[in-house]
Amino acid sequence: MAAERAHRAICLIFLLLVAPVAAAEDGYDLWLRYKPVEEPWATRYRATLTQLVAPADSATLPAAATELDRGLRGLLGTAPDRADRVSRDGALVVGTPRSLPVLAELKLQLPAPGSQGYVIRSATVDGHSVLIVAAADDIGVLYGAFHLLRLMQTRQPLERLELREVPAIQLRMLNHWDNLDRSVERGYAGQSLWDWHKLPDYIDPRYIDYARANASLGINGTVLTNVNANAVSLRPQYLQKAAALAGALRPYGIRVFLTARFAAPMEIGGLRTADPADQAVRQWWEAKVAEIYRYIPDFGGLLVKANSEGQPGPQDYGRSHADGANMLAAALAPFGGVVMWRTFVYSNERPDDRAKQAYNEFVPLDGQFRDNVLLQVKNGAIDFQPREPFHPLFGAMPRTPLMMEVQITKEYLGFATHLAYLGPMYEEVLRADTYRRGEGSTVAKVIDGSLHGYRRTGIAGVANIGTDRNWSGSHFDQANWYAFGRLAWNPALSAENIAREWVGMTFGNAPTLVTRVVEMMMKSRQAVVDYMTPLGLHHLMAEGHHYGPQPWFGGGPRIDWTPVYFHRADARGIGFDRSASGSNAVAQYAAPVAARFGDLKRVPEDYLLWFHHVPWSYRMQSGRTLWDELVHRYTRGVDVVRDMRKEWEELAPLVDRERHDQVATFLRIQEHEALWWRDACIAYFQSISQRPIPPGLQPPEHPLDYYQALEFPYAPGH
Ligand code: BDP
Repeated sequence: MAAERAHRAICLIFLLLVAPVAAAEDGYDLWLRYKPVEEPWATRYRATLTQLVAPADSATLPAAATELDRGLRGLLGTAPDRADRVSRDGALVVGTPRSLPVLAELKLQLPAPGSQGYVIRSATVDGHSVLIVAAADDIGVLYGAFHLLRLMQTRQPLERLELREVPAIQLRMLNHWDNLDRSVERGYAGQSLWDWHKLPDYIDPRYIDYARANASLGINGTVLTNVNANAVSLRPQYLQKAAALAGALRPYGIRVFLTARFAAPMEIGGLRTADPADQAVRQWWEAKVAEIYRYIPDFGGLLVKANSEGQPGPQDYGRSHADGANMLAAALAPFGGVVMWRTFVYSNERPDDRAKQAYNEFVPLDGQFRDNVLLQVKNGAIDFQPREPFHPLFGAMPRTPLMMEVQITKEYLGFATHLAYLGPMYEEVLRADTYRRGEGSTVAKVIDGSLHGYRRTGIAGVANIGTDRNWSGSHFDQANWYAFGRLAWNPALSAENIAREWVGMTFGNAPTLVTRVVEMMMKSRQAVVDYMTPLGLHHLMAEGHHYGPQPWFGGGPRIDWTPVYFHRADARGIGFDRSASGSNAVAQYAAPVAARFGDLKRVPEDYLLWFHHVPWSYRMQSGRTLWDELVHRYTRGVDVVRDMRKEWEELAPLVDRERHDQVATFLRIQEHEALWWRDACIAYFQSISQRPIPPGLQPPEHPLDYYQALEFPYAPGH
């Protein structure tokens, strides 16, 4: 009895000791874990950071000081003493020239006010060697503070620093496809973070942690509501709630935006039309926007999905996208707000190649938009596929600022369970060369404004954030949020370096751990491409929810939502002919790109079936026939996942148990689903090609009708 009690007591003590540590490793802290730094770095850092001189006379500067305090306390055990002025070597001096006169005296060459840039540099103040984090504006100071913490989290030296950072893109946005009932369209990480029902009174502390995470990356805007918009979000009751969120996010430099449903004047305004040429409609929007600014004085603007997938828009009244966008832009202009008008449009009535429609619709409108309109263009012309060639609009609208939209959430890349690091995908599109002004006219230069001299620039990621304890549905999906933010700040960064940073901050800096996890991450997205849609295939996902393969599907409300429309497999071959002999979508690219994509011999094999219908017997670079290569690629994708599982198992001693277990389980799910994808696609395409499985490769586990009978009526995100 006594022994049992003693045992229980020991267990309890053990639990008390261990529980908080374990809880801290559930992923909630993201890359801001601030775990103790090991020697010799700890001693080195302590010598450089003996004192913290950081004023707190605005909303944002205290956020910087608090973050430094929290970060240094975690990393070094204690935070340096706070002081009003420098009195020792190793002081950390953090602020703006306005808030700290000593920074004005130093005549630092700070990035221009409004640029949101900062410097981190060593200097001498009153004979003391100090480290300075300074900016012209408060927000730059906060960004600099996070940068300094990142240096320490990734074990970089702090001596003799001379860093100067300015973001390349002005609007670095998250788009939440969140509904007012807290469901999230294409969300795989729980419910919407925004607890609309309890707002405006209850400010969930998670809003602040969300803001910190974003500010650590330099993300400076968030669209709270779904692009498939609900006019109710523009009612005063909801504006009040959005204002409360804006208040919580403001100290972290994050401005709030909303989506506008084009028919709102009718649905909540009682008007009989939403025609942008109608005076009453224009006045309604002017009044609505003025009202929004009464609630949210620094409101960012409106994101609009119009005449797209059934959403109302100006074309309902015979007006153009420019007419619609300009009406809203006119209402926002007096307050400094912008319109982000999406180009994701395609018409059911005109059955042209869907990949061509956005270009055809918008290029003729170049130069017709008001100067506070940005067009928001998806990375590719179809829809966030595992791999797409860059969207032909990039580079084709020199007089209209184009911003890019990518998906962070993995609607088409295995939801939350598949490990797919998207850094390489973002990097691929940013570095793609449009050739619009000769060689080197990369997509990055289009969206950072340097190619055409855009006055406004932006980039948006469809968020993968929800109420899941780990925010993103899986630990590795946090890396996609991270990579998006880092590339939004600086599109020239390498996906691999970003991964290295992230692993160091998220899992730890042991060199083997970093090297091996980064290796896994870097091959993960190509693996998904291989086991889902190799060689330029696209949109083979199941109808509606997009979970799993359904390459045989050809029904439903519209043909261009179906896999058979996209792969066009027949007895002769497979692929969508977008060359001159087909839909001629290639002609939408600049001549050198069109020539390359349009030529069967020169098109990169990764895009082969995107642009060409190719005979099954076609000889590939590997020497295999197309059919054999297809089976080979599907198999390769599964093999890589198997390798990742093994590698992750080997890393068990270097990763905390809780996170290791979840990742291991998800990798098992991924292997299972990758095999399902491979086998279902091969079984189906084989029924068309009538060719044998190449020697040495496994035939599908089940006959085709087994895969065709699978149904998932409650798959998430739909
Ligand atoms: C598609 C999604 C759909 C979105 C649409 C969009 O399946 O849920 O509404 O994109 O971007 O990928 O508007």
